[in-house]
Amino acid sequence: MASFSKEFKTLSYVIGKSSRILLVAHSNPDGDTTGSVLAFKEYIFSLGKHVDITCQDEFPAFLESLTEERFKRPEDVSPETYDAIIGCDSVERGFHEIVKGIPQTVVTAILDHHPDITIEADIKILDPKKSSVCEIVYDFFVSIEAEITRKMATYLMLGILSDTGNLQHANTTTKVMEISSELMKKGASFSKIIESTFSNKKMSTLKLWGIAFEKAKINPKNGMIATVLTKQDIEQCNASTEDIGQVASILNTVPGTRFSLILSEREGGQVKGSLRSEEYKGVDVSEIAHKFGGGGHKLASGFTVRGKIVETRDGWEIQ
Ligand SMILES: [Mn+2]
Repeated sequence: MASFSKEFKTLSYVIGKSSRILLVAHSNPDGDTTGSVLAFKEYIFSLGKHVDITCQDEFPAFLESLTEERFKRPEDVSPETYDAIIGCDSVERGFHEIVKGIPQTVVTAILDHHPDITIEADIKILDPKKSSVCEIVYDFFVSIEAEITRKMATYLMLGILSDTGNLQHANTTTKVMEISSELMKKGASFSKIIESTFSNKKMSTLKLWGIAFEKAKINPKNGMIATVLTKQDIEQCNASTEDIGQVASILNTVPGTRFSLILSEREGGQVKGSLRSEEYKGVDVSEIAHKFGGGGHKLASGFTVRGKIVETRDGWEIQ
């Protein structure tokens, strides 16, 4: 397994030499990208440096109770004025837009655990075997002997819990359990994170889930459980696309199914497909995602196609 000690040293050196650093979270931010940029921000700030976080989308509403931190809009930051720019998690979603046209003198770094990353950067720390980017950031702090404060521990725990489905998914390795234990010792509050992420469902979310579950169908031939959400469904519940994420994971808990798919209509005539499976089911959903021009992990993948969801007699079609 990659240890990245060389890359970590270089990154630590670059941070030490920089006076202004920009962190980049991916669009439609989740707990992992948010947790990793927040932990980095705490650390870089403690070194007495200027540090900002930017993201194409707003700070996730469900995390607002956990921290006072917020993101800066891309139009409010000038990437060329920073010494280093660091992207955390799903760097295909926004990082390349931010670093487009910056001078060569600005050092770029990316940390990711998604496979098939094609984005270039001066420092690349990519490991698809890691549960989350927060796990990689934890390794970084340990490797450079940085002090992990209570706040940093909470942010890192947030990313690990988010990307492992509260330590339930197959990516919950013994190392993830050890790190979680260390983070708890440093004061990360499990219950506070769970309260803000999982036990904090808005009525609009539950209504949207209700529609998605109501429409779910199982295909006995391939063991797929699938459902759809149209734009109208989402608007009718006053829900946001953030509320869709977990539906595929919950559908996957139905006995006898091999993988789940949720199709949802998005802005600009796009349909997003989210696929999930579990280790013991023996399906590689990234193969399905690849067929539709998408990608991701064996157990969690996605794709986007142009079109509209149309209900047919025995299912749905994207037209
Ligand atoms: Mn992640």
